[in-house]
Amino acid sequence: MFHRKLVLPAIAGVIALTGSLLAAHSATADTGGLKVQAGDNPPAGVQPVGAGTGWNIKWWDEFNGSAVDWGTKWNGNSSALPDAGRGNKGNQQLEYNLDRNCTEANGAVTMTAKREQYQAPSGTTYDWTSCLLTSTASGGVTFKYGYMESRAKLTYDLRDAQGGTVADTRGFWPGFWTWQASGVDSWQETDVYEQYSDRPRHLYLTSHAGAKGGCEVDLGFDPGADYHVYGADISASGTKFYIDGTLICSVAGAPTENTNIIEDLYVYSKPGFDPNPATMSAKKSIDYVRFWQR
Ligand SMILES: [Ca+2]
Repeated sequence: MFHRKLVLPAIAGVIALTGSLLAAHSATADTGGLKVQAGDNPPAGVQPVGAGTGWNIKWWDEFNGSAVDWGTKWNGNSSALPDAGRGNKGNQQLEYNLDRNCTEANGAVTMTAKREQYQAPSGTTYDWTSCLLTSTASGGVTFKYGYMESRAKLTYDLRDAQGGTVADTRGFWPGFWTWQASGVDSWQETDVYEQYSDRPRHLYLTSHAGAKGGCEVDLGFDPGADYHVYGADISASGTKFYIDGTLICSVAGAPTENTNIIEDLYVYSKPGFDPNPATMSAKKSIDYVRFWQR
C-alpha cells in the first residue's frame, strides 16, 4: 500500500478482465449480493473460490456479529503507519484511522471514510478519518504462506454535505494486503488488490516481497456496485492473484518472513486524484476475510 509512483516499476502489464473472460469462468464467477449466514463460522470445509481443493481453513472473520472483534481478532493500528499506527501523510494518505469508523452489522463490516478535522495525539491535524483492520491481535493470524481471501464491495456510496450522491468517485484507495509482522525488519508486503477510485475498475495486484512482481487488471464489472472475491495464493515459489475465482496473474515475489493481514480504506492525497471537494464520505464493505493453508 505504497502510492502508485512506487508501484509502477513492478508492473508486468495490464490485463483486461473482459466480459468473455468472465463468461468463460461463469462456473466460479461471483454473482453478487451479501450472503448473510447464521453464526460466525464459515461453511464447513469451505475452500478458496477457484483456487483448487485440499485447503484447511485456519482463520477467519465472517463479520456476522454486532461489533468488530477489536483486540481479539483485529487491531486498528499498524506499524505500516508511522503516526501511532493510524496516520501516514508521507505516503499520500489524508486520513487518520479510528476504530469508530469501522462498524459491523448485517453480515459485513463497513469502513466509512469521513471528511472531518481530527487532531491526532501527535498534534498532527488530519482532514479525513477512516479505519483499518489488521490481524495482529492476540487471536489474529500471522503467517508467511497460505491463501488469503476477502469478499468485499470497494469504494461506494460517496455522499455530499446534503446527503446526495457524488458521481465523481475519485479520492479513495482501498486495499487488502499483508505487512511484515512485529519484529520483522525487512519489507514483506503482498497487495491482493489496491484500487485508486478515480479509475474504479482498474486494480493493482502486487508482491513487494522477495523477487517482487505484479500486474494491473481492468475489471469487467464495477467493484463498488456489488461484492466480489479477491484472493492470493502466497507460497515459497511465488504469488498467484485471483478475482472471483479467475487466476489473474502469477508472479515470482513471495515473502521470506511472517506477515499480518490488513484491510483499509485510505484517502488519497495526490492533487487531482484526491476527493472531489463535494465529497464528504465514502464506504467499503467486507463480507468476510478467510485464510487457509494446505
Ligand atoms: Ca459475512
